[in-house]
Amino acid sequence: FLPHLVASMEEVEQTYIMIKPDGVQRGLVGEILSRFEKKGFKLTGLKLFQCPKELAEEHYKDLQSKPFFPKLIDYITSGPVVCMGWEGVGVVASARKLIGATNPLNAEPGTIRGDLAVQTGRNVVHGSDSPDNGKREIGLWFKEGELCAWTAVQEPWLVE
Ligand code: IDP
Ligand code: MG
Repeated sequence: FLPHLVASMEEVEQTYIMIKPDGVQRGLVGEILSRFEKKGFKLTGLKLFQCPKELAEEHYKDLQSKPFFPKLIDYITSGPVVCMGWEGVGVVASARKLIGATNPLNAEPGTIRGDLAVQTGRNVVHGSDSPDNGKREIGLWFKEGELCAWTAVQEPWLVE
């Protein structure tokens, strides 16, 4: 899986972005996806998916001991999610900024959660918190052959 970017390969990151079941149910898929697309990142994977309980538990395994863990697993498996891989220089931290704070009431206006959500337990979108977790989560949610390496024609207009 080779990223085709002008920037050097080491700088190019992958992040896993997921529109949670509330985002799908509320008809926010296009709105959320378009924010990453318009920013200039490159889509490498995209699917609508009903997540099994075991995968949700593996994805959120660091939160296992939290009191809200069972409710979080119920939430994530309550309906289909949209799984996305996005690629670019600095994409991990930038996507977290576009998403906004975990509690939507603390998220800045202009961010996805700041504009579109009110509660932590229904915060519409997930984004990886580090480049290592980006790789880990893309590997968890996508099978080989579901990701595309491709050259975007707009690239010279985004990266000098
Ligand atoms: P993040 O999604 O902003 O990275 P994390 O702390 O990694 O936030 O938590 C993962 C997800 O778990 C949150 O997005 C939210 O859906 C849920 N969550 C976190 N804290 C709480 C809580 O206090 N109550 C209910 N759900 C929570
Ligand atoms: Mg997190």
